[in-house]
Amino acid sequence: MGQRPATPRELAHVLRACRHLCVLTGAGMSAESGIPTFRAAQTGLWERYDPLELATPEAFARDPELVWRWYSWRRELVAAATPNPGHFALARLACLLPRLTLITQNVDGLHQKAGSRTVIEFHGNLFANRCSVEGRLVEDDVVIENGIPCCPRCGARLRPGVVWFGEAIPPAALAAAADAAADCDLFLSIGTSALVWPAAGLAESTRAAGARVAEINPAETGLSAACDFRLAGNSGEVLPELVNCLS
Ligand code: BV8
Repeated sequence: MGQRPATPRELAHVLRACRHLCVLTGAGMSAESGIPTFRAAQTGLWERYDPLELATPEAFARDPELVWRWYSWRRELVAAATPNPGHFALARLACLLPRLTLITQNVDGLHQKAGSRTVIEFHGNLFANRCSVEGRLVEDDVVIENGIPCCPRCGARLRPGVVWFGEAIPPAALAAAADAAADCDLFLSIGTSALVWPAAGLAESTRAAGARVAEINPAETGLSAACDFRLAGNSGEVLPELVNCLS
């Protein structure tokens, strides 16, 4: 079963018979909201830094102030962004199908802003703060010491509530995503290079269960060859077209 170019109309035909659609989104989903994709994200001052280096516990231990400056810069960037037609189309799609599980690798919260109700945030959320000692989320106001927010309870440094490289995916998110990937009758990968694990392995559970995999991406990815359907294009254009075919 090789991948072949498909049209939104063809995929809509498959979706009509779909009991459970499992969607995985990546940074490409937010590209049309003006948020550069993860690898292209480094501009200006951050150009000389490698996100794979900065998004790690080691970088935070070595230079917490630098890491917090990077995340504050990203929070400003994302706070100014709004959902694009692709985000809204996915929220609409959930109302047109019996069951849609949305898993996102993105930490920008744009799916929720677009009205998607249940979002599995596989890599956490950019705007959450967690105590670096207690591990718990900290909602209340924080004390800033030398540019670093501190836990109001124990005084330890806070860290952004994201999953860094080398850190485990939150167990509840991992279990819910794995269950959905194994149960769905179609897995739709949107705007991800399928390079970051274990998210990149979710589609394999779908295929192992004998179900089909589709991809929406302007470029080929590590997943493309294993796809049953490939829609080459921008998610902000393809998803609204897909929803129009279904409505
Ligand atoms: C873990 C939060 C173990 C932070 C992020 C094998 C198995 C398991 C792990 C590994 C493995 N090999 C290596 C690893 C380690 C590592 C990993 O995968 N490394 C990679 C680099 C090889 N994985 C981990 O460390 C994970 N943890 O394995 O823990 C463990 C287990 C138990 C106990 C302890 C430890 C954790 C990974 C999470 C990292 N955190 N984000 C932050 O944001 O600051 S990942 C981050 O990068 C993003 O969240 C995102 O997931 C990822 C970037 O990927 P994409 O979203 O795909 O974005 P990208 O830019 O790559 O691609 C964009 C795509 O969009 C392109 O294809 C482009 O064509 C397309 N596009 C562009 N425009 C559009 C578009 N598509 C549609 N429309 C458009 N308009």
